[in-house]
This record gives sequence, C-alpha cells and structure tokens, in this order.
Amino acid sequence: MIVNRTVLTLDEFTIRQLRNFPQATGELSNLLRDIGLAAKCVNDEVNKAGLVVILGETGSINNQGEEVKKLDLFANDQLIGVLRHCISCAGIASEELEDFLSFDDVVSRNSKYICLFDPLNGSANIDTNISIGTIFSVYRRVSEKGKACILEDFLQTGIHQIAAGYIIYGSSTMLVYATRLGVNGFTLDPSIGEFTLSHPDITCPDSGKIYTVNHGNFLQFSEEVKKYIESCQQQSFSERYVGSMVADLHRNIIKGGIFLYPATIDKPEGKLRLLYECNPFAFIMEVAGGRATNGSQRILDIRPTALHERTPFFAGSKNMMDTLESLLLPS
Ligand code: P6P
Repeated sequence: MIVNRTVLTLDEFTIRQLRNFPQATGELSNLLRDIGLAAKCVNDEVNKAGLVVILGETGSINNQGEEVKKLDLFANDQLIGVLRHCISCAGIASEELEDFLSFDDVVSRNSKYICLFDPLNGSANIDTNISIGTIFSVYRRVSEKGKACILEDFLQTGIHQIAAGYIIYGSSTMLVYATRLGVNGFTLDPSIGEFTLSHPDITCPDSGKIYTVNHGNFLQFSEEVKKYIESCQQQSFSERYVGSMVADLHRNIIKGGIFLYPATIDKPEGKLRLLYECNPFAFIMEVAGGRATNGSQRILDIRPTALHERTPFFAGSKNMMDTLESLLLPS
C-alpha cells in the first residue's frame, strides 16, 4: 500500500533538514520538538483562558481542586518542565525568571544548546481574546560541556543564534522558526495533535503598506521617527497595531510592513527586551529577507550586557527599513 503523505509534521521536517548536515546529531531537532510539545500544552491552557472565570480566578483553586496559575507562569513552567528533561538543553533564561537557570542533571550538563524565551508575550491581551505568543531563541553554549551554564552563555550577540522562533496562539496556532536555512511555519492540526508544515520558506516582501506603532507615544518620539510616521501617512499606508508583538510581527513578516517600538521620553532605552523579544525576531526577519535595527545599529550586532536589557526596535521589509534609516541616519 502506498501511503500518500503530503503533510509534513514538525518532527519529519526537522529530521529531513538533518540531511543537509551529515555531521548533525539531531539535538536541534529534539529541542524544536520539545518546544513544540510545550507549546501544545500552553495552547490547550490559553484556549481555556476564557473559562478561567468558570473554573476559578487565577490564583484560586478550580473545581478540580487545582490551583489556577497565571498563564505566563504556566507557560514558563511548561517550557522549563519539557526542556529540563530533554537531552538538548543545558539551561534557560526567561522573561519570568530574574536569573538564568542551569539544569543540574548530567545529561543536561552535557547538552550543547541553551534557550532563552518569553513564555507568553502580550499576555495582557488574554482577557480580550487577542492573539498572544511564545518567543524562543537557541544558542550553542560557550561554556564547557559537562559543567553548569554561565551567564556568558546567555549574553551572546544575536548573530550567534542557531535558531529562533515563535508560537502564535491566534485564529489557529502556528509555530514559526528560522535557522540559517530559512523560515518555516507549522500550523497545529488538532485532529492529529501535530504541528504540520503550512508555510514553507517564508519570505518578507521587500516593501509593504503597513506600519505598526503605538500612536499614543507619538509626542514622545524623536523628530526623525515622527517624520517617518508622517511619511507613511502621506502614502496612505495602513496603521495596524494589536499591541501583541508576536501578532504584529507575524502579520508584517507575511504581508510586508514595518514595526516600530522607538525610544520614548518615558522609556529612553525602549520597552522591548533585547534577548528574548528583539534578537529572535531580528534573526527571523533577516533570514526572511527583512532588516532589524535599534535605530542606529543592527540588532543582531548588539553586545548584550544584562539578561533583561531593553532596546528601541525597528524591524520589517527591507525597502521600508532603508527609508526609515535614511531619516534616522542622515548621510
Ligand atoms: P505598548 C506586550 O506587553 C509587549 O511586550 C509586546 O508584545 C507589544 O508589542 C508591546 O509590549 C506593546 O507595548 O506600550 O504599546 O502597550
């Protein structure tokens, strides 16, 4: 019997990718599979979020006698729980943890990758049923295998990312990840409980007609940023802003557009976190053909000094970024 498999699951896809790297150990495939597993658990809980009121408010005990956790912490626990017991991750850093966490069992200590993530970005949007997401970033550790992780493992410049991606919990649940080979999107098929390849080889259009910014901060922007926003308005571009980074950037990567979270008077360093929000999206955006800067420097070249440091963030279609930079960095 010939089985006609036109659908590729995430596992099948990552294993096929191994053919491009004969020396590969399969550890990255394992790591991506485990992130996908955690994402499925988070997805299940996020989809019930609206029912929390029935099941008991966050922090209370629901009618099954279980504590109802904040979804951010639930997502964080799921990712740590899966990665701690996989064979490919030596340690993690998370938006939800003050410091990094080095897994202390022998197998983890002999793993070559470390992970950073924002377990549930945009979680303030949960109670209005707006799309939210998980963002992740994967590096080779720089510390010696067999020993505990060190801070430098997590403070690498973004250009050293081995993979980066996000899960968007929206009208459908998608896992999108990039390696240097390309960006690929997988949609969760609830009927088989697998992420299946739905958006192969994602590229960001060189131009777009969408600009994404919180206009409420307009008066706090620099004159140059204001000029760029006004140029978008003069060209009748559409302003689209969900206030959920994963949703806003996913749309702009697919359709073309530019995302701006500039420095403001209140937040001179910007709001978004370099390590687990901006670096992963900068990597994905560049592999997809777009660009990402802090206004003066390529995001992936910034040398981090702290786990939770913030940065101004501009990312999007190449031609739109060129126009922005011509205003921000006059020759
Ligand atoms: P503001 C969500 O809190 C978040 O971190 C990103 O997901 C989003 O892009 C940004 O902040 C929204 O920030 O200040 O416009 O509400």
